[in-house]
Amino acid sequence: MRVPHPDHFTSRLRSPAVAARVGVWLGISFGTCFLTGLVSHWAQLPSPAIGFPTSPAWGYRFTQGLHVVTGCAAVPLLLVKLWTVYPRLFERVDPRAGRRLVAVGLERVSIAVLVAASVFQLATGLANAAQWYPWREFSFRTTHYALAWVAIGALLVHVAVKLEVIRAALGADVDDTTDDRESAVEPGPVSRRALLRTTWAAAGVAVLATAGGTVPWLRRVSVLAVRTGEGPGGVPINKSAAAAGVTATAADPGWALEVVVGGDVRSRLGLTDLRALPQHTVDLPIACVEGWSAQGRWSGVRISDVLTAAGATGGRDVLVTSLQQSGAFRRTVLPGAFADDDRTLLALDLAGEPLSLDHGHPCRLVAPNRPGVLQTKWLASLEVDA
Ligand SMILES: Nc1nc2c(c(=O)[nH]1)N[C@H]1C(S)=C(S)[C@@H](COP(=O)(O)O)O[C@H]1N2
Ligand SMILES: [Mo]
Repeated sequence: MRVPHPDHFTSRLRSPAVAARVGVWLGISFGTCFLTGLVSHWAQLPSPAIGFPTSPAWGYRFTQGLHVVTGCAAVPLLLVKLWTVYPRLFERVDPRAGRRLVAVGLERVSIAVLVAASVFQLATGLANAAQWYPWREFSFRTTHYALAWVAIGALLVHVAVKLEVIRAALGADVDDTTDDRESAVEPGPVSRRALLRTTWAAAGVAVLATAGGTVPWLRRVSVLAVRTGEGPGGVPINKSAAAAGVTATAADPGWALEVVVGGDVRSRLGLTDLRALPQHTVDLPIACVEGWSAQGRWSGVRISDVLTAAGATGGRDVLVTSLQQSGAFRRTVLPGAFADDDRTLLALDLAGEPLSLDHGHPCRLVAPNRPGVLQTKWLASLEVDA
């Protein structure tokens, strides 16, 4: 097979003018995705140095929805961007070029890293949003987080290297050919404007196809949103009791929540005990890391009431354990600020009905501004240091 030569690519569509314009939106998508990703990582740290805020209650719902939507929008943008620039991959540099050779080599390495990291991030992110986990959950989060830094670092290097070209391209008309490759002389099947319009449309479709996971009135058009179906109480079910292997233990009438303070079991509260305590109602979303979210009206007991009654000191982190025997989501650390918040409930009801088995019966955690993955279902115990 012959290696293509850049001169074989003759379309004027493959130009800095198109690449820079698509690049601006790709940069905006990647930047937003990166920042919202940092928020999500922070929200999931068990004991962050700076505590994640408990307000606004819808904060994580917003940032994570934005994370998934911008990630999806980046897919068509990245494909078009790669299509416009890939002939440059085959450019040969004269080995006698001396110092320029080093510069070109470094630039290519940074681009290789950028492309590899971007493709990896979008592919794993999409798989995750589609609830396809060919890997173990924790390793997804660690790798997706680590490579986010690689991608954003390589992106900054790339923009710095290309700044002059970008400036010139954006400053000139889209049909300007001054900075085109010499062989790019043929008009191509569509105009540059038409290619750009199609690209924006494709990104728009990607947004609409996923945003319904977060925005209720977009549900009907969101063909790619996995959790647009309704569930009991208007909240979809992510993992069923059967899938978590808790059907028998969660339905057991002898169930009781253990409250452990400083290693001592201070109380064992059955469902009747919990119902006898003061009940409160809050409107809080389940906002999954996979991007979908739904608002629920939860009723139950304040976790702070239960902890205080058991003699716990306020402000301590609480280890929340589920009846579930295996899996990464069976235990979470609820930071002290969340445990103290009046809106954080041991929920017994959703939308005025007792929790269904799949939504976490007999009792689940709901806290404001908290990733869905940490809203533990089928609670078994609460543990706090004395
Ligand atoms: N014990 C347990 N709790 C869990 C999970 C789980 O797998 N096991 N999944 C979490 C995830 S990822 C989400 S998004 C929410 C979903 O809650 P729902 O099924 O009531 O919508 O529950 C969380 N609580
Ligand atoms: Mo989730």
